[in-house]
Formats: sequence, structure tokens, C-alpha cells
Amino acid sequence: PGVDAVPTEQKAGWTSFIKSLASMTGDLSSMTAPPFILSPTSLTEFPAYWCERPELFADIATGRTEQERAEKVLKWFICTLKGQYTTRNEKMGSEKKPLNPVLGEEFFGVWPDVGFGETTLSVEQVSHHPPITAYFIQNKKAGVTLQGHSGQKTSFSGGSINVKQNGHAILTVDVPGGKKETFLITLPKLQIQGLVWGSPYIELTDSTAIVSDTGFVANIDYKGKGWVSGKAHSYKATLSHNGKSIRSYEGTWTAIGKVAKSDEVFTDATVPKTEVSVKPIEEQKDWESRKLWRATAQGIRSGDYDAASRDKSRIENEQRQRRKDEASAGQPWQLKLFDYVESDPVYKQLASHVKGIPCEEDGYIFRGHA
Ligand code: HCR
Repeated sequence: PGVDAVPTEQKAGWTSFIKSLASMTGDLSSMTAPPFILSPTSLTEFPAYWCERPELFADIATGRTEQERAEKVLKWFICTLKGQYTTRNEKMGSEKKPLNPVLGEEFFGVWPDVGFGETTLSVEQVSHHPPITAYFIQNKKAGVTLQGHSGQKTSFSGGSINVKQNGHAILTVDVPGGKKETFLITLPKLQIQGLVWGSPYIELTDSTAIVSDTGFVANIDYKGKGWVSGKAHSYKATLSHNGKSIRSYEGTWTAIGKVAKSDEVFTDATVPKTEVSVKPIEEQKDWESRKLWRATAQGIRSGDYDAASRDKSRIENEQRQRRKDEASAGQPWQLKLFDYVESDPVYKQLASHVKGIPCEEDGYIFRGHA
């Protein structure tokens, strides 16, 4: 049993929120939740979690062989998970409900060059309903890029929220001889547990894959504590080449993972992370996330939830009006940084190597800054 984290005056609101989850269909981003569970951060900021270990991202390019690069991609990927799925618990005490981005919302950041090249991040909210966020991360000097998008489909069962991520990421790395290697990364399923106590946290379930055009495939299985044994946040990964298994790794994605049956450390998620640097709000454009949500976030942080909710409604009403205007002018919203593709040929080619990954998925290709 956990410790009840719901403030007394919000208990009724929390109970009715949990009850309403049972009838939720697909998208809980727009559901009204009690104030104590609100986060002042918009989902457009989340792609930064992909690169809070910029040294591991850049290091992929230093692999001398196809196998070394495949191992380095796997290592970097596993080390991103702690940031992606436990940061809110570490910073705010539990998982929280992020701000639901508006269509066209943007987020830009940078990890400065500290010896292995500068890494830049560009994010755009490419769909509001359902929410879909597209991102592009690049270390030009190292020759490594990551492009992807994430949307979520949520359902409720057995007291937990299950989240299926729609989308994928594609990593490319420049290799000697002017060539590129490409890796398809699929996204894990999430279970939001601990709801009854008002202190939600994420556990990852099922499995994901990293598929390379050099024939290397990493399969990663995720397990939680379970009923009888096992540690929370565990993973087991197997790297294979053209179907032949080469090496396995196991441990937890929040601490240490080792090469199976050895003491060799493969992933250490306890190494301090480097948070993304963002321009001061005064220098940001109106559509940039922290500027757009400034007053809402300020209200949430200071406990002035009326002010937060007034500002949130102002933004949402403005959006509704904008959509109406676009409909009557017959001019739909244009994406700013990405092009939508109904069928992404790179995805299709890599997905065809592995059973269990859908053969086709749409995608968003980074077009660059205007
Ligand atoms: C499910 C979630 C929104 C989506 C968040 C995603 C999947 C977004 C992409 C990132 O790369 C990884 C990621 C991490 C987050 O854990 C995940 C969020 C957790 C909660 C949130 C729900 C929409 C809000 C649930 C409300 C609860 C806490 C009451």
C-alpha cells in the first residue's frame, strides 16, 4: 500500500476523475483533472528526453563497425528511458498530467558543444486531436540525427491507464565512405500505476525493437515488479544479426544493465543528465511553448489554479476560433517544420525486417526552418 498523496480538499475530485477514466475513449489529454496532478510543462517539451545524454548520442558515430554502432544505439536508447518515464516523479513527486499542446506549438532547444559537437532540438505539435508531437534532433558535427513523432492512445483497465504510443523514431548516423546507416526505433507501451493513491508512476510493458539497415536488430523486453519476484523497471535486450542472436543485456533502465551472464556494465542510467537549454522567454516567438503557456504554468506553479484555468481556457478558445476561421476560409492549418507523409518509405523498408511491427505507418519528415 502506498501513502495517499491526494490533498484532502481534492479527494472527491480525484475519485470522480478516476471513475471517469473508465468511460474514457482513446484520448485523455483533454480530460479535466484535479489541480494537484497538473504539470506546468507542455508535451512539446518531452522530445528533449531523447537527448539528455548528448554524449551517448554523439558517441554512436564513433562505433568502428556496424555491430559497435548498433550496440551504441541500443545503449543510448536504454539510457534515455529513465528521463522519458521517471522525470516527473523525480522532480514533482509523481507522474503528472502535462499541458495539452495546441496545433502549431513549437519548442526549440540546444545542448551546447562541450567537445563532441552541438546538438539541436526542434519540435512541432503537428496534430491537436489526437495529440501528435513531431521532433528533429541533430548533432551535425558527429553526424547523428533523430527524427520521429509520438501520439498516444489510452485505455483504462484494472485500475491502471494503459498507453499505446503511436509513432516511431528514425536515427541516422554518418559512417566512413560518405554513407549513412539508418535505425528504426519503436516506442514502448506504458502502464500508469499507483492511481488509487494519487501518486501515479510509469511502468513499461511488452517489447520494442531497434532495426538497422545493416541487418542488426535489438529486441527489448520490459518487465515490472510483478506479483512474486523481479525488480521494477527491468529490461532484457537481445542483439541479433540477420536472425542470429549475438549478445544479450539485462538490468534496470533506471540504474544498471549488464551484458548477460557477466559483470560488464552496459547501461548506467544513474550518470547525471544534461537538460536542454532554452532561450529566455522574452526572446521566444509567441508560439513557443514556454511563452505560450507562461501564465498557465505560473498559475499551476504558484497554486493559483483559477488563474491557470482562465489562461488555459483563453488559449483553447483562441484555438477553437482559429479552426472555425480556417474552415470558413477553406484554408486548413499548414505545418511549419514538418511534412506529413502517408507512408514513410524508410519506415516501411526497415519495418519489413521484423515480424510484429506494422508494415506501414505514416510519418512526419523534417523540412527545416523557414
Ligand atoms: C501518457 C502521458 C502523455 C504522454 C507521455 C509520453 C508517452 C510522450 C512522449 C515521450 O517521449 C514519453 C512520454 C512520457 C510520459 O510518461 C507520457 C505521459 C504520462 C502521463 C501522460 C497522460 C496523458 C496523463 C495521465 C494523467 C494521469 C497522471 C492522471
